[in-house]
Amino acid sequence: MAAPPPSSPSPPPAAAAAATQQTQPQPQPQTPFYELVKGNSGLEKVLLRGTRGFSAEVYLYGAQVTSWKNDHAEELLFVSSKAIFKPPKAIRGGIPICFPQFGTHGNLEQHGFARNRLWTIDDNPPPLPVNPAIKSFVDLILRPSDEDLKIWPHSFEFRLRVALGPNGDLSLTSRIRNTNTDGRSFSYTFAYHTYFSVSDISEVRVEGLETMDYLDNLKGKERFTEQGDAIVFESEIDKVYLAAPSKIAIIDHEKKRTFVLTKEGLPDAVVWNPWDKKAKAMQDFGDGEYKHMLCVEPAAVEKPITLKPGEEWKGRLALSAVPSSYCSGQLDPLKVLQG
Ligand code: TA6
Repeated sequence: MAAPPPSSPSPPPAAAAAATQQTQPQPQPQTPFYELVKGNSGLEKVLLRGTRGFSAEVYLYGAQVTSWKNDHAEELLFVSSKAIFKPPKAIRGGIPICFPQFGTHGNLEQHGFARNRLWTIDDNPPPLPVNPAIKSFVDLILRPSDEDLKIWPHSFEFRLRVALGPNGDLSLTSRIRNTNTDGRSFSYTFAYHTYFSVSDISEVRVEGLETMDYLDNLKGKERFTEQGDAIVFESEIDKVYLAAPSKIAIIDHEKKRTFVLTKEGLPDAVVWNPWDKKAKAMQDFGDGEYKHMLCVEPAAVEKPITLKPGEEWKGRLALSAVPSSYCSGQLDPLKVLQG
C-alpha cells in the first residue's frame, strides 16, 4: 500500500506505540513515512514514496539503494539482471556503500564490508538538519560485529539517511563516528558506488571533470590530466578523478535526461564502465549490460579520512534527474553545474 507522506514525519512505529502506552489520547493512526517489505530472496527493504509517484528502495542488506524512480515510474538506477541478492555477495547495482575502504588493499575484501552487512533501522538518530520539505526518509545504522573488529579493529557508528525530496531528488547522508574507547584514531576511504541507468553508453557524456587530474586504474594507478572536453565513452574506463568539483553532470542524449550529482565531504569521483571483456568476466553482470550503465561515484580515495575518537565525518550525495534537450542547446550542462 503506497502511503502518501504525512504532513509531518510520523514517529517511527515504536515511538508511536510507546505514546499509546502512556494513556495519552489515541494518536491519529499515521501512515509511516516508509514501508518495510520483503524484497528479493526474502531480504528486507525499505520503500520510500514521494509525491507525484517518485519512489526509492533501500535494502537493509548493505544499506543499498537499489531503485530510484521518477514521476513517470522510470527506473533511474542500474541493477544487473544477474544481481545476486544473497549475502555475502554485494548486490550488483544501485548505490553500494564502499567503507571502510575503496578498492582492494590490506586484509579487507574489495570495497570494504559495509555493503555486505545487515544494517538496522535507526529509530532514534541524533538530529540531522534537513530540508523540512523532505518527508520520506529512513535512517539506517551499522556498528561493527565482533567478527568485523577482528579484521578492522575499530569501533564506529555509521548512520545513513536515505531521503526522497519533494521533486524526486534522492539524497544519501552518511555520518561516521569514531567510538573507539582506546584513544585510537582510524582512517578509511569511502565511495557511494552509484550505478546510473543510461540508454546507451555511446550516447552519454560527463561534464564537470574536464582538465581534472585522475589516477588511471587501467594503467597502474598512474596520474594523468583529463582533456578539455566532456568525457565520452568508447572503451573500458576506471578512473579516480582527484579533487573533483562538487557538481557533475551525466547527460544521456537519447533519453534527453541529465543526472546532476552533487557531493559534499567527498573530494574525488570515480568513473567506471567495465565494457565488453570485463562484463563477460563478471558472473553477476550480463554480457551486454555495460551498454546501459555508467558508474560515477563520489568518493574519498586519494586522501583517506582520519577521525579521532568522538569525531564524526559527514559525507553527502544528492542526485536529481532533469530533462535535457542538450542537443537543442536549451540546457547547457555547464549552466546546471554552475547553478
Ligand atoms: O569503482 C570502480 C571499481 O573499483 C572497479 O575497479 C571495479 O572493480 C568496480 O569497482 C566493481 O567492483 P565490485 O567489487 O563491486 O565488483
